[in-house]
Amino acid sequence: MEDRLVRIGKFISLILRHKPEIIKIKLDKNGWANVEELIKGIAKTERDFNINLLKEIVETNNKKRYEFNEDFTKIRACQGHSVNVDVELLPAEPPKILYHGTADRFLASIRAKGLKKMNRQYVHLSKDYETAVNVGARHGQVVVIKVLAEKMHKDGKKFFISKNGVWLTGDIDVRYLEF
Ligand code: HQG
Repeated sequence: MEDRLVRIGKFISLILRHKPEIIKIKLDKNGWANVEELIKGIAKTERDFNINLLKEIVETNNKKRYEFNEDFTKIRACQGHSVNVDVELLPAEPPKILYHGTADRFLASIRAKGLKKMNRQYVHLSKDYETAVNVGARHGQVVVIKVLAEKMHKDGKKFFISKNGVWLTGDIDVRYLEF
């Protein structure tokens, strides 16, 4: 059962962040999907999928990746989008240092070009080293890069923190990175 929830959770991430069209739904400008439409779309391939299972996935998700609106008619991902939506992130003052976990094979390019948003709307940063290690491990042999966030912020770069505690910003120049 747990495996099933994790598997469906990954499918939900794909739908809510990257490809709503795979179940023929649309996100609104703030990234919200209609809960009924989402359930119907997923139930086509997942037997007996329903609102209770969806609520369980949202509550038990290890990174609290999704949120409902007040009356549970809409759902969205808190961060991580490649589709162009505005999830109403609040600007925030970052700590002195934030961390970015990546793989060693990307290092040469990062040293040359800085950290890029790549396919997503923002560069994703973690407040602690351990989280960055986990993020980087998804890509290969981990390297954690220190980001001089306070200095960037003082220089006028905007930072946001998502509801689930991920720090987000635009492309980062090499001068703010420590390897
Ligand atoms: C790398 C997960 C070459 C970058 C995580 C990363 C996160 C460059 C990869 C969230 C580069 C993009 C985002 C450059 C950056 N040259 N490579 N100039 N600049 N890169 O998956 O940060 O678990 O889009 O280092 O926890 O790994 O899904 O970004 O390795 O919070 O909720 O390009 O996704 O959240 O990879 O992960 P990604 P990410 P969830």
